[in-house]
Amino acid sequence: LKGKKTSKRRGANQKSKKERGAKGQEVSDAAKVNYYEEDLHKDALVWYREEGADDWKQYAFVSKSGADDCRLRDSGGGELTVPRSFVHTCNPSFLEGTSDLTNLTYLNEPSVLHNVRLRYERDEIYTRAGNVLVAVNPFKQLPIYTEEVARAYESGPSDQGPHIFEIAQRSYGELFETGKSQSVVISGESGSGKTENTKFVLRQLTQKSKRSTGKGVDKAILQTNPILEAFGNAKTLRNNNSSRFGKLINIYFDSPSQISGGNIYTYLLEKSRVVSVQKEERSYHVFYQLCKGCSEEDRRKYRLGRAEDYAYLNQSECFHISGTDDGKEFEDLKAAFQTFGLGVGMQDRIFKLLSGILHLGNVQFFEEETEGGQEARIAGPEPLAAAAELFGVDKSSLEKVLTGRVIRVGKEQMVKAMDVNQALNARDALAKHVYSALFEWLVKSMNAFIGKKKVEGRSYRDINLLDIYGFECFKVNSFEQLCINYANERLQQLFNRHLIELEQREYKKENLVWEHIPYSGNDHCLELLEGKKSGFIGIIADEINIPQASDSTLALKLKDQLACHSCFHNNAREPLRFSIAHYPGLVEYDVSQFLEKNKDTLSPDLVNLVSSNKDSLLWTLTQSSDRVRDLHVQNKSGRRQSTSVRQLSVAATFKGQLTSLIESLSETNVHYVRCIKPNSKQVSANFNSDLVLHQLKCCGVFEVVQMARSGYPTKFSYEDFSERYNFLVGSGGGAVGSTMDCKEVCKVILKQFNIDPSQYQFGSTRLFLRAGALGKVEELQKLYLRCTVTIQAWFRALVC
Ligand code: AD9
Ligand code: MG
Repeated sequence: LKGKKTSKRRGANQKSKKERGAKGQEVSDAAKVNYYEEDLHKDALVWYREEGADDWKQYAFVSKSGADDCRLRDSGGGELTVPRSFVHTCNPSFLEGTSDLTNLTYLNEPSVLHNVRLRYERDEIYTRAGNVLVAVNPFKQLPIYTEEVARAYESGPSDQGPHIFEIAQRSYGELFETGKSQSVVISGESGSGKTENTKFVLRQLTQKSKRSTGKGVDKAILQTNPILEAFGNAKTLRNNNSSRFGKLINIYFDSPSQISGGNIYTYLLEKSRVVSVQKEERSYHVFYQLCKGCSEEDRRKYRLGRAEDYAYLNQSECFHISGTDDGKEFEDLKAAFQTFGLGVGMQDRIFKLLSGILHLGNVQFFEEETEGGQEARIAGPEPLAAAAELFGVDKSSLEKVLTGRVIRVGKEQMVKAMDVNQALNARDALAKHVYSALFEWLVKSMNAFIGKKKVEGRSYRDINLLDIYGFECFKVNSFEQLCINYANERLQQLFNRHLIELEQREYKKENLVWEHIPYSGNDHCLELLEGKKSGFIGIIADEINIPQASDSTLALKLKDQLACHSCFHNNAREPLRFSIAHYPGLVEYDVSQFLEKNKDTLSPDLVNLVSSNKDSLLWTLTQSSDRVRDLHVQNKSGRRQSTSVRQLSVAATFKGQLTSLIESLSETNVHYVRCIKPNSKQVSANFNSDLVLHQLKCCGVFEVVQMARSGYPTKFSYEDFSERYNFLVGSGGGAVGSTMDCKEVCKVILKQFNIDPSQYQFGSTRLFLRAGALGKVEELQKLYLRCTVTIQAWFRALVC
C-alpha cells in the first residue's frame, strides 16, 4: 500500500528537481511531499461543501477545476460551482475505514472525519494515528474487552487492530525492552472516556501480573478505583461520572511478570462541590451511596435521612443517575475498603464524618442585633448537635468557631462575632476541609497498602497512567474550570512538544531537508496564564494577600493588566467576566468567588477545634494534611495569628504540581491516547461531525498523522546501524566494515538492499528512517540468519 502511494506521489512530483541537503547529500523529492496536496483532475471523486453549509457531502465529480472555484457534477447529474477550498479529494474506496489514519492518501478533514465515523458505526472505536491512539466513546458496552481479547493482545505479535490493550501491551513491552519508564497519557474533553480507558489499561497490566503470580497487590490496585470514584467523581452536566480530581497512577514492576507495588498521586480535588452544586449536577457519589445503602442500625447511629433532606445535596434537585444503583455501589465501596484493611470499625468512623458533613450543611443562622452590631446565631440546635457528635467535637466549641473568630488585640485575645455571611463561610470551610482531608487520608492509606516494597538488589521499573479532568466549558465557568483548563493546556503543550516540535527541531539540527509542518501551538495561552511578570496565576496569587481585595478588585486588575494579551478577551458589559482563548476554543469565566476559592488556608480556630479530640478520626486525618501541620507550628510558636496568616494560593500550588508532573512525564517514554466524545448527549449511535472534527483538530491529530507519514521516526547512530547490519553486505560478513567510515557503511547497506532513497536521510550525526523502512532491513536480516542456520545444519549433516 505504502509503495503504491509513494510511486504515485513521485509521479506527481516528477518535474521538481532533486535537491541537496545542507551537507550535500542527495534527497528524494518524497521528503518534500505536501501531504495535504489535492488531486482535483477532471472526473476526480471529491468531498464538497456548499457555502454556508456545515456538512461535507461525498461523491461529486470534478468537471472543471479553476484557481478559485470548482465546477462539480453531483451523483444525480446536477452541476454546481463551489469555492476551491470547499473541495477535497476522496480517498480510494479500498482505504475507507482504514485502521491507521496515516494510510490515507489524502489527509483532508472530510476524509479523516469520514474514516473515524465509519469505524465508529462499525463499533471499531479505536483508530491509530501513527503512534497515537484515537478512541471514540461508544456510550454502550462493546464485547471488545473480554478476557479472550485481552489474551489475544498479550500473546500475539500479529496485528489485532488498534485497541487500548495494544497501548497497554506496547508500554509494557517497551518497559522491558528499553529499561526506560513508560507513561500513558490519556486526554480529551470531559466525558470522552479517559477514566474508562485508564481502567482498561490498568486491568490489562495488572492481569498480566495476576495470571503469573496471583499476588494481592494487583487486586488492590484495581480496588483503588471504587474508592477514588466514590469520593472523587460526581455527576456533572457533561458526564454522569465525571472525575473531579486528577490522578497519576504509578505501577512498579520488579520482573516482567510481577507488579511489586503502586502509588497514586492526586491533583486538586474540586472541594467547592461539597458545599455548592449547580442544578442537574450532584455532589460526590459517596454521599448518595451512604444515604441509599446504609443499614437501618447505622442510619440511627448517624441520624441519617434521605439525600433529599440535606442542604448540601438538595440544592441541585438532582439525586439519581439513570442506570446507576447507589445502594449497590455502596456495597462495592465497602468491599473495596476491606481490601485495604479498612474494616467495619474504620468504615464506621469514615461514615460518621460523611454524615457529620451533611448535618453541618443543615446548620442555619439568623442575625441578632447587638451593641457590637449584627451577630450570627445558630438557628436550630439539632443539626449542630448531630454534626458535633459525629465529628467527635464539643458542641459549644463548634458553635463558637461557627459564629466567632479569635483575634489578638495587643497581648490580649478576644472573640470577634461574625455576621451571618461570615458564619456561613466558616461552616462551608469546615465541611470542605473535613471532606478534602478525608480524601487525602484515604489516598495515603491506599498508597501505604499498595506501596512499593523494595527488595535489595532488585531494579524497579514503572508505568505511569495519567487520567486528569478533561477540558470544560460551561455557560458559567469559575475557578475550578480555570484550573482544569490550565492543566489541559499544559498537557497539550507536552503533546505538541513531544510529537511535533522537538521532532522537527531535531531534523533542523541534523540538517535534514524538511518542510516545516505548521501546528497551532498553545504557548501563547500558557504565557497568559503563567507568564512570569504578570501572568494570570501570579495576579490572582498576589491578590489573596491584599486585605481589602475583593472579586471586583481582582477583575479590575486582571482586565487592566491582561487586556493587551491576544488570548484575553474582555467582556466590557459584565464587570466580573472575561474570556480566555484556550486551544479548544474561547471560554468565558466569571471571577465571583475566585478569591475565596484560591485561598488554601484554614482559620486556626477551626484547626484547634478539630484537634481538640485526639481520639477522633478527624484529628488523625487532619494531622496528615500538610497545610494544617504548618498552621499548628504557627500556632505553637505564636508567631502568626489568625488575621496575619499568609494565604497560600491554590492555583500557584497547582502550577507547581503540574510543573513537576510534566517534568516527570518528560523523563519517560510517553504513549498518547486521545479520547473523542461523539456527542454531548451521552448516548450511543449518535455521531456529531462538527463536534468530532473540532476535537480531532484541537488535539493535534492532523499534525501527528502528517508527522508520522512524512517524518523519520526511526533513528540510528551510524555506528549502531553499521554494526547491526554490516554482516548483511559483502562476503564473509562485514567485508565493508574495517576500513570504511560508519556512515559510508550505512550507505552501502541501504543501497545494496534496495531501500528506496525516499525512505531515509543522512543527518549530521544520525541516520533517519521513515516508518516501516527498518522493517525491510530487519526482514533481510532474519532471512540471512535463517539461511545461515540452514546452511550450517546442512554442512554439519554432510560432515557427519
Ligand atoms: V471527565 O473529564 O472525568 O468528566 P472522562 O473521564 O473523559 O470524563 P469517562 O471515562 O468517565 O469520561 O466516560 C464517560 C462515560 O462514557 C462513562 O461513564 C461510560 O458510560 C462511557 N464510556 C466511556 N468509554 C467507554 C467505553 N470504552 N465503553 C463503554 C464508555 N462506555
Ligand atoms: Mg474521568
